Amino acid sequence: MKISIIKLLPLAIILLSSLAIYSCKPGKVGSKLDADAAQKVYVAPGKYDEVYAFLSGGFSGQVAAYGIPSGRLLKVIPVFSQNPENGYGYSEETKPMLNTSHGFVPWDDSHHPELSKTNGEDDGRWLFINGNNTPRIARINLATFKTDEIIELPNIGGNHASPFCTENTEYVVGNTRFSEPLDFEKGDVPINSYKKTFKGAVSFVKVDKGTGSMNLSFQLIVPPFNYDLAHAGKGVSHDWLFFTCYNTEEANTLLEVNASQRDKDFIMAINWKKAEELIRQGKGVKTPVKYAHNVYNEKTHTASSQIESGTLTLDVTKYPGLVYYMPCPKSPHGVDVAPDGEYIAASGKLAAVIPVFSYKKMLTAIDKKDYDGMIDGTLPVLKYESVLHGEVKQPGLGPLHTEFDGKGYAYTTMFVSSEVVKWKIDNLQIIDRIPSYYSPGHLSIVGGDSKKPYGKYLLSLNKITKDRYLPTGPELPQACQLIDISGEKMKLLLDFPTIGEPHYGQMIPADKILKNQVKFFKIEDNKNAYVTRAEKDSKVVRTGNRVDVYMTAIRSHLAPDNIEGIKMGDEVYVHVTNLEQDWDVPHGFAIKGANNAELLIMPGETSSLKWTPDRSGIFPFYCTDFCSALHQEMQGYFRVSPAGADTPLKFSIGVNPVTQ
Ligand code: K7E
Ligand code: CUA
Repeated sequence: MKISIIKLLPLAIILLSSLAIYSCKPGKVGSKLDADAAQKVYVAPGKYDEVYAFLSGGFSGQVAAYGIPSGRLLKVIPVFSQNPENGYGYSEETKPMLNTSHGFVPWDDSHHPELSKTNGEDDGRWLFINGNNTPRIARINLATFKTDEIIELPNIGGNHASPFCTENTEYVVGNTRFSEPLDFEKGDVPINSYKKTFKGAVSFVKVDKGTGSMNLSFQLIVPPFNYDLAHAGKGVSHDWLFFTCYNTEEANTLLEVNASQRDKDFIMAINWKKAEELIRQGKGVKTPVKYAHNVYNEKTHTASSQIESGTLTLDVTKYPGLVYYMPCPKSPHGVDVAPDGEYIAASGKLAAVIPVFSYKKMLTAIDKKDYDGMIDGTLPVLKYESVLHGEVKQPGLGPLHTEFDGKGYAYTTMFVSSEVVKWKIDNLQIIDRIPSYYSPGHLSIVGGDSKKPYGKYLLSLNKITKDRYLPTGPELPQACQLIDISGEKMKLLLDFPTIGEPHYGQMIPADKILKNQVKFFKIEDNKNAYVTRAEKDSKVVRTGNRVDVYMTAIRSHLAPDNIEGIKMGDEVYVHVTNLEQDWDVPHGFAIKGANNAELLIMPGETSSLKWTPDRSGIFPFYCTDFCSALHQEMQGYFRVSPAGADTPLKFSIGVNPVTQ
């Protein structure tokens, strides 16, 4: 059916203006604060926080780790964006992490941190996160807080519904936000051929149980909808994955209007065990695609990037029993599976209710072929009433995301009416609501998407902070609000601004992370190609116009510290090994005029800075991290001579006396 845009525009305007009306401020700011709130978030100096929160940076491309309940920022972990603070993506060792099939892409948009799971519980080993823009999945090692691996995903555009772990991290999965022609098919097509030529693809990235190493196992080719979010089943629903779809209208322009026509879009349910079995039987079709796979090696402290080719694809329309659709009101966004795996809550951005589906009923409906039509001829749509556990009525406006406390309650963010709503899973009654300042996107409960939520704290991740903090020019921060959910009533405890836009966060009790912490790297295990294990071995080596400086750093000198004989036209690589063998003694390294960021070298590690001098003269270098009382003495000089000069190559420390 064709509906003209002109007819729809007034509807859109009414809809939008009603959103504008409702996004006014809730309640009186701060009026909900209990007298003991300060005490509950006060972590005395010298004491550890109880919980780690890992929040995505959104358009910063990074992840930030916070301590909860204090809200103290602990660290920004660089993932998809270069980070001058520690040379990530600037050093020779880490540049390969940002390689893609498009070349070096030093930025991305990261939305969903996902903790690795064992038996459906957060195990504290790894944190996965999606790169939305140039589709990638990264794996952060929570023993070192470093990004260890990034895998690019072919055939998709906008890796938004990603990365979500199956119950034992057998796979991390992701699906495409923007359907597009598959990489191996002709891409140069008219945009309005969307319905015919565009496709979606669900990526299954296998995760090695021991090492965490990722590999793109296969992709399912699915209808060209926009896929927004996902969650894996658990317990009873272990074998299934649930994805929200919007734009089931398959519009290719003015989605604001054209993708909001239908009363219901879908939750797509995929039997991933069945898909895995079909792949095992050799049903996968090998398709010629190229994607980057970047791995950081902890022994060499060096990343390498490989362009992989080929992946297996499976067209879901050819395999009955693999995919079913559950109708879901009004442009669903989040889909969240309760701890027992039985209930599946979906949030329609424009819906007036929160539908909660029953896994058991879904199975029965599949059994009875209780269909309400087919998609693409072979993919059954199950009847809404047959799969529905029930609807949460009048929850508020603009439901986005739900998490669980493990005590039978669910909590949903309301973007438009700016609140968090607590409801009971079995009878769908609303128990409590608390204003959120303002417009929350995701929320996060400690273990809130796992089989065993720890409850206690809830973070509301807020998009808008107008009037909450001191103004900072045209751009104001996004923020978190910490809410105590240990009692029947939710209680606001604290709010704090964040780095970037935290779309989503995951929280985990600190002891699960603490026990694995690496404090320094053993120098004898350092297998970097340019390691210098002792100061006496430091040296400078010329090979044509390439100069390699093998430098060591230890409190409080860099060796060598007088280097002469560099010439214009040389490419200089300074490989700094930090000889310290103690916790928290990084050294930094920077050179005047280098078109690069500094290095920040962890104890026992080697990092390399590339420098092409642009003029002759003297160039100081120094340690950038205040490492000791004599940190300011930790410095040296390069002498750069003109191209044809006969300055001999010389390097030394402590033996180049000042001439009279
Ligand atoms: Cu709701 Cu990208 Cu998960 Cu933002 S997404 S809010
Ligand atoms: Cu080393 Cu400052």
